[in-house]
Amino acid sequence: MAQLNPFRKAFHLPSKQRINWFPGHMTKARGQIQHKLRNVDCIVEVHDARIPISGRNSQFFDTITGNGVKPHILILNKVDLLGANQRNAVVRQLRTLQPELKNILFSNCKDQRYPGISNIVPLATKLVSESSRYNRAQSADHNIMIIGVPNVGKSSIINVLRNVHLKKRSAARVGAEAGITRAVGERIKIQQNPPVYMIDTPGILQPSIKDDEMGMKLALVGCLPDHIVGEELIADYLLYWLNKHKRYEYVEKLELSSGPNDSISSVLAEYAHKQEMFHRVKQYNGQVEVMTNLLAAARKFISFFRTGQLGDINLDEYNGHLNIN
Ligand SMILES: Nc1nc2c(ncn2[C@@H]2O[C@H](COP(=O)(O)OP(=O)(O)OP(=O)(O)O)[C@@H](O)[C@H]2O)c(=O)[nH]1
Ligand SMILES: [Mg+2]
Repeated sequence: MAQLNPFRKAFHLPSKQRINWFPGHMTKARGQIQHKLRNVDCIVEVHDARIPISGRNSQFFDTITGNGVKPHILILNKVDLLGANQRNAVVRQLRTLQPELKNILFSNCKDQRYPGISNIVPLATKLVSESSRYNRAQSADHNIMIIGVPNVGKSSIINVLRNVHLKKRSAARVGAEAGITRAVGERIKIQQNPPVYMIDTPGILQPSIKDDEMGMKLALVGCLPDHIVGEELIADYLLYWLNKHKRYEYVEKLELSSGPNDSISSVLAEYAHKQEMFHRVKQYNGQVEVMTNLLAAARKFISFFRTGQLGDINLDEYNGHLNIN
């Protein structure tokens, strides 16, 4: 008989909490993107390979491509954290959901020789040559705009391509936090012949994320700054997801003596205690008490996931299939 999974069946946010992040620079960037579109020949949409379905800002991105009129490539980046054996299933699922999605590439900016990286520019130039360029038909330049949600590696891809094709150093600012690129930049040259330029844009989320789990997945892969959602809540979602999918690698990684556990506070407390993560907390009566540092433990747990130390994980997978939010 199949063993029953004794853990939570659904994830609920604390009451009144919503997962949203739409700062002013995103509103501004939407306008800047629309303004530059006239001179763009191809749209490269980048998303995190660990959430191939969740969180793509589809409505806005559809308007940018003129609902498929402009050539479009979807790049699933950070494939090093997804794992090679999951790629085919991801493509099948994406094509089932969105049959019009023809050009899907995987990439890994940590490895310049990754085939998906060297395929981006040839595919883009081919699509542009096959497309109707209207006002730009006479121009030899190929302008590619790179769009996507925050922190998925848009600027990294521009830097890698510039290095691969032109052997030139990085030109776009990159960082581990969401919201590093804050405005639409000037075009950056990435190839000489034919001349190919890329336009970097800030990551843009939906103004209102209605699906809580989708919001938590975006938070877990780092598309929102951690403090917006809270590290302990992100860690709780991670624990929920791992238990629900029977991915118990965390038990060994966190050195939990009593096996899988669905209570984030006891998991973090045990780990913090073992790792001697303590901090001093001032009590209401003025006395200072030394307590286990649950926040530090939550950060460590999240970082294990983000650096692939809990195994290859596709957060949209559900019992071997993909879950559509
Ligand atoms: N493991 C891994 N990390 C990556 C990859 N590509 C980018 N990163 C890291 O992801 C983080 C975000 O990269 P950026 O290029 O700044 O992402 P972005 O999409 O431009 O982010 P915003 O400008 O904030 O929208 C950085 O810490 C990169 O080093 C990849 O393929 N694999
Ligand atoms: Mg950027």
